[in-house]
Amino acid sequence: MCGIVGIVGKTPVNQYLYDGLTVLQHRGQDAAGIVTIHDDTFRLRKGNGLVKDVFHTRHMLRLQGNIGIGHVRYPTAGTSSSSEAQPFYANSPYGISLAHNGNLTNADELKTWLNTKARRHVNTTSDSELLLNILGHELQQSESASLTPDDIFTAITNVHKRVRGAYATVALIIGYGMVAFRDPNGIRPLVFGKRETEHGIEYMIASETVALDACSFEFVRDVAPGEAIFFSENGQIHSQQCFDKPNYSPCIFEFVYFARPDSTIDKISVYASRVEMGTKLGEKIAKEWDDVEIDVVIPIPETSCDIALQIAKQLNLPYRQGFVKNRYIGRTFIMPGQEQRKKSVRQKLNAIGAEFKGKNVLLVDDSVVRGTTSEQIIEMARASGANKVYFASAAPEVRFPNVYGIDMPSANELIAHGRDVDDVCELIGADKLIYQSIEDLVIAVRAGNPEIKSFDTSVFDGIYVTNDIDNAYLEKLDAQRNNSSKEASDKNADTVIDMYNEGAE
Ligand code: PIN
Repeated sequence: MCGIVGIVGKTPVNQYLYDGLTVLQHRGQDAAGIVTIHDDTFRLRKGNGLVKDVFHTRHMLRLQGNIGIGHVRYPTAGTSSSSEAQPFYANSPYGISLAHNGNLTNADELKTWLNTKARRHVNTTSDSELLLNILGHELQQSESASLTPDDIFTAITNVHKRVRGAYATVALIIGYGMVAFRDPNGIRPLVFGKRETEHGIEYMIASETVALDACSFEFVRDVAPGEAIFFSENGQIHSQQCFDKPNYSPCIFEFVYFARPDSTIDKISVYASRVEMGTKLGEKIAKEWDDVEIDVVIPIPETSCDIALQIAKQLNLPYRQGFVKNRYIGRTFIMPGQEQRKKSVRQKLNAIGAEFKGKNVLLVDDSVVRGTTSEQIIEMARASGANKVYFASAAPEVRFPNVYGIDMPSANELIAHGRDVDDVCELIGADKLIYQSIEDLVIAVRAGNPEIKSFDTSVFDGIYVTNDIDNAYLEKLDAQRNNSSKEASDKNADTVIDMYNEGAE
């Protein structure tokens, strides 16, 4: 999962891009980058780490200019090497820099085509560099002496024809401006805002509205699936639908876990959708567990707190914070492999014994993915003296890999893959386990915007909205994403990249 921002301003944008990325940090903690344009030259700083660690004062001073884009990254299709940090840059045509959130599902085909037909070299394994070069190729086809908004929209129409998958994108074109576009399913979120200043109107693009809020931009609207919005350097705005039949299907997992509760995505308040998930799951618990005695509802912080509070209200039970989350997690020197994940739960959460002793507790989490956290948390609850430990997941069984940019890797790492609720219950060591149904999850999220007719629910039902995923694809993904390849790539993890800045740190 990644986060993107872009600003076309009237004064320097570096600090706002930094602030925007900082509030999108939950979308990716692996790497961060900013590109600005100054004197017809890209200024780039990117590297591995949190926003606060990648950018120091000396970098910010070099990121001059009134227009720029930024990215925070969590590794998915590529590796965790810093050479995969974004934004990416291509010198032709004009000079383009691009940042992307999502994952392309026909990356191999695109790479071959770029190599053999477009004669463009892609230097990393990142699908975002592919997207940049596809966009570059399509812009190159324009025959106008100088690029017009129509030329840009034609190029993006052709990008949509070549590319499959999820791509919420923002790109800079030197001498022209910034363009933002979203895949025809609108899988990953993308919003646009503006603000009036004494120098004129400024525009901002971001993955979530929280970034607009943090930078004092007012929300204008979501970028529509298949749409492109072009902001010229001098602040003019043009937009066009670039796909014939867009099929609005946002990723439902954004609402379950990824997005911040204070964001609104596709007109749906993330917070309100989580409360609604609590209502639906509370109803299900009341119906299916009417003979189960629960003393207290305890969330596994933080995402599930809003959900658990609503379940408690629904069941007329006390809600207590039985776990405390450490706000200051130490650096992870090895990327999360299974062992590392196990250890880090104990560093992240601790139980308040008195909330568990002798009680029948209902633990609530937003989801059970690998099941490792759930298992350890249940152990913690028992060690604290709980009598019975019941477990509720606000998301349905995660059974299928995510191919659209969420790090839910191979099917066999998913605890519910090929298993039913009783199997999972036994594996995580709960006395009872209940999952939200897919239907109820969709109802809960859709309540915020009934105009959206479908969501991408592929991790729950294996139905991929891009219609291009088969077993062979999933098997290949599995091989690519295994832990050993991730760990091997970590050998590069300390490098940083600076362009046009004497390579200095
Ligand atoms: C974490 C939210 N949430 C907790 C993320 C763990 C699955 N996990 C998905 C549960 S937080 S596991 O509250 O936002 O910090 O099943 O893969 O072990």
